[in-house]
Amino acid sequence: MNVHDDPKYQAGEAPSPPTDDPEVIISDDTRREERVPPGQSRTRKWPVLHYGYVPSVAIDSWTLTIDGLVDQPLRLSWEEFRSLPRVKVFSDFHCVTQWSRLGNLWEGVSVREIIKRVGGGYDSGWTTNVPLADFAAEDALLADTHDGEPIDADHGGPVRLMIPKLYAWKSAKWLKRLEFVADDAPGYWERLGYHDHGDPWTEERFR
Ligand SMILES: Nc1nc2c(c(=O)[nH]1)N[C@H]1C(S)=C(S)[C@@H](COP(=O)(O)O)O[C@H]1N2
Ligand SMILES: [Mo]
Repeated sequence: MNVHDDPKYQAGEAPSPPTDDPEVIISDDTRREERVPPGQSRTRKWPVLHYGYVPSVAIDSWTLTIDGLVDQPLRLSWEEFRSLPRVKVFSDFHCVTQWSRLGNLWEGVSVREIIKRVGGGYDSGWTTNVPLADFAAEDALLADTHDGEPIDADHGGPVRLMIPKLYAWKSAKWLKRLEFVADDAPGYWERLGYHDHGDPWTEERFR
């Protein structure tokens, strides 16, 4: 993409955590002195990356299903999703292909809010690709807004997952279903050799 076509190109220094809005959840890693993990470098762009094609998702037929080992499975319409309590998260973004986009402001529904609504049941031996500890992190959310604008189809709209503490391949775009399972079930990239966990600070890139 040409720089002039990228309205989210960051001309200056990496944005620092906002201090003017106490409601914003600041992802811890944005407070590090060196925000770029080993083996990564900063991109000023807002890159698009995925395997396959960009689905077009109609808002009126959009649903999000949360099921599996939960007390109260949920299926949310767009209206129901949008009426849930909302959060803002300021976080960095690390793709395992070695670029990091620093200082993103996401808005949406906290993963913790979703977990609260579906109830317990996933505390016993939950060892999926995204362990509960990372999934239920304070800065993890189901995002529908990025840097003040609705997330477009390229970037996973209407709703994508955002788990700032892990490499970005864990942050599924075009989110449709969250399933809580007892046994680890590797996803697309994990089956192809990516790391089960994916911590960018210890370079958990591949198995
Ligand atoms: N559904 C889906 N989500 C996905 C991917 C994908 O291929 N399909 N790629 C992941 C990877 S590797 C990255 S780096 C980010 C890229 O998000 P972006 O296109 O908004 O930069 O999306 C992640 N989420
Ligand atoms: Mo990635």
